[in-house]
Amino acid sequence: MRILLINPPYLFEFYQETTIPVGLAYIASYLRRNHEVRIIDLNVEKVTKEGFENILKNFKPDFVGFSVTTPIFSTCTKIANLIKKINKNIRIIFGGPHPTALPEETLLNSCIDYVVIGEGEKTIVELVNVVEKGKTLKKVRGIGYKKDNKVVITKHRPLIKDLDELSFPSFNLFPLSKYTGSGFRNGFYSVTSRGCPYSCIHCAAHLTFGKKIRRRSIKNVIQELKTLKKEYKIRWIKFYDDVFTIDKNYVINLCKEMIKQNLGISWWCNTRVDKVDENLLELMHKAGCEQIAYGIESGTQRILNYMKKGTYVEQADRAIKMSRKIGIIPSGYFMVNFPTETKEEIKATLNMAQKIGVTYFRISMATPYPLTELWERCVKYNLMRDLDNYSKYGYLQNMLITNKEISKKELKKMVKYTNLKMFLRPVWFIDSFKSLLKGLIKTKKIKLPLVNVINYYKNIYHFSSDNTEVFIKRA
Ligand code: B12
Ligand code: SF4
Repeated sequence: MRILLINPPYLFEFYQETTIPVGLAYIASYLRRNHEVRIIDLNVEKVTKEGFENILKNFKPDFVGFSVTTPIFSTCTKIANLIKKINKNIRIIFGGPHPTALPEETLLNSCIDYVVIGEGEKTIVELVNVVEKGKTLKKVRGIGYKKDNKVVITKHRPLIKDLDELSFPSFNLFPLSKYTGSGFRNGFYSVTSRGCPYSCIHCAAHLTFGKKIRRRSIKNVIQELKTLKKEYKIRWIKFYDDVFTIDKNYVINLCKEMIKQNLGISWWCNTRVDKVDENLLELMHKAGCEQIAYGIESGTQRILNYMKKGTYVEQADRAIKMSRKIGIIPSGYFMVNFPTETKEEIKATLNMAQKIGVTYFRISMATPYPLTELWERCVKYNLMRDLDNYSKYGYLQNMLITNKEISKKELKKMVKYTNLKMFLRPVWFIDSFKSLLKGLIKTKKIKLPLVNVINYYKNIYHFSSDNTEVFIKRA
């Protein structure tokens, strides 16, 4: 069978680097064992309506699969409708976080034939095989489909036990030079674990990957890094694990192996502020760790407790100081506007962001993604505006949660002003400049890093909103 996978266009309300969608790359690898796969990433490929029709005519896909997060749901349905208009026999599959949270509701759209719930590799392959052979769908675990105009959701599929079973992601199916995030200093993405045992109320990750941590073997990760180095001459890797340092022994052993193998790859990761210590950071630095993004979230203990983060304000300060001391660039994710959050508490977080010493940063509005605890609370207590308008669920500028203490306009202004001040801090200039210089020396590429810097500055002034317009404009 022929399967076309689509990464839908997402107009960032706030500039983000374009990055290779790792989930689709994994799906593609698993499918390619027995089927023909093509990928279009509409974030980096400008495809007109006619161009799109040509792709469908030439590749003749039996299935088109979309990777769907909540804010891009309506864009995905628009593209799916377009495909059905061109050829109604093409079967449409929606996978990813949104259909995983709301499979029944997703299937109410007539253009969607199947949803894949949760981890997708094994499920999509089984689904395609069963459809190909005309067998019954009932036995395929972890899917939703329609029968006699009724939605059927099959039994839950257990999570993949041994992640080493998966083939490495098929990066070669993507237009690699077009990603602003990877083109600069030849970088790629990797995930060493799936699952997170914590219970932060705003987080949707457990809906796909569960709460138990599963790890690839160190041998498997090293093998992937070596392959990427050999095939693409990569210089850095970004680990997309939710909490990279959750298992200290694993990280120690991985770092020792990286040092032993003399891989010469710089790397970045995400983690929690309570999951690092000086010895660990020193070893990570020695093994090539250049940057760590910490989920700091809030400057007040009451809000950290409200969101069930399980960390203390002081731990953030400690983690940032230790990272700096050792020579790792610390970045921070912050969130404001949780229910009950006062103006003073929001100010405390915005002040903390400016003073704590992070270089790169992201300030988001708390956004209740479907089926998270935050979403359930907000629905129950009627705390959301635009509840059904999924295109408003981007978390960088939309204020979905109503707050009696502060107006939408005032909050946006406060965040905008903080962003402006953050981008004008000397530490931002110095670290960005160093990183730019390193990249230039190593790759002699000037365009992508410069585009990135310019785009970051555009953030200060440019806050656009409705991402659904993008594909239409492009088409
Ligand atoms: C890294 C990351 C990013 C990166 C890169 C995203 C990318 N395109 O790869 C960046 C920073 C760009 C990003 C951006 C955003 N992200 Co993000 N991101 C993540 C993170 C931390 C890891 C994603 C990842 O790569 N996982 C590893 C791969 C293997 O898993 P995966 O992508 O989920 O894919 C698996 C399944 O979902 C499924 N699947 C996925 N696509 C498809 C398609 C088909 C056809 C099938 C069958 C199956 C399938 O199978 C895959 C393999 O098992 C997750 C948290 C998490 N742990 O899931 C949040 C997460 C996915 N992000 C989230 C959000 C909200 C966003 C943004 C909307 C934020 C914003 N700006 O407002 C944007 C939207 C981007 C978009 N294209 O839609 C939410 C999604 C919640 C929701 N209901 O939508 C998550 C879950 C975090 C959270 N808040 O809880 N993100
Ligand atoms: S630690 Fe991170 S991944 Fe884990 S529940 Fe909290 S926000 Fe989600």
